Amino acid sequence: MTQRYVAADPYPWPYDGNLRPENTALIVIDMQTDFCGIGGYVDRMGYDLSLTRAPIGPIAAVLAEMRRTRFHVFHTREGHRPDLADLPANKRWRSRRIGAGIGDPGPCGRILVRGEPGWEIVPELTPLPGEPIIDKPGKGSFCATDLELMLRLQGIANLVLTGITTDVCVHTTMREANDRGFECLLLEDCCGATDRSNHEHAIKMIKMQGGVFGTVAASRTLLLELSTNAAKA
Ligand code: C5J
Repeated sequence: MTQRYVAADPYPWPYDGNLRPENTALIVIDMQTDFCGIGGYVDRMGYDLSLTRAPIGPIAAVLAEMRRTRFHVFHTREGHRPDLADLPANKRWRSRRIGAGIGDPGPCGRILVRGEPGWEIVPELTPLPGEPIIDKPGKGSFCATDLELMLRLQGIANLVLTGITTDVCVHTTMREANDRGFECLLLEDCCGATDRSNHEHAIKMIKMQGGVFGTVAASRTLLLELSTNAAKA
């Protein structure tokens, strides 16, 4: 096997050089209007949308290249059933307390409720037919979903993590994946948080202890590796 690596910090990824389209998936986390669109959940909480919209362009470029080179692609959406049977009471209470009640009506429909306009993935990153979409009630993509089953059945070992927010759903997913033995790369310009310093600190946390949850690169580094190897092929 020819070994392939992406130059990343604190170590080149994947650790064993076994990077192939067959064993590697891009995961695009929660790129929904509720997290980065006008009138959505994050907007209602009063955060600066430019921070959560910043990754849209970089993710679109990575999506295009990983689709072209035939890697697996998964998308996730955070949201709750219309009857809110999967919404913990404390999650609802906390969101209402700050004026963005999950399940309550807003400019983009009921906040974080499945099927509502705000819950949809933004048009720039619309999933293609055949790309699995994981609907999750929580922050992590492995909790109460069939993501792990699908990854194992497809023989996927390596995950490229993108999406929002860096410090919440992306970090939780990365930690869950790392504990399950997946080899994780986070693309820092393909993630964003509601607070710039939280984004930076979330990246810093990944890099501690030699890469406690995996490793970090800029998307251009991954794109360079993919285009170089596609050119050779
Ligand atoms: C949050 C997310 N921040 N997708 N969700 O509530 O990170």
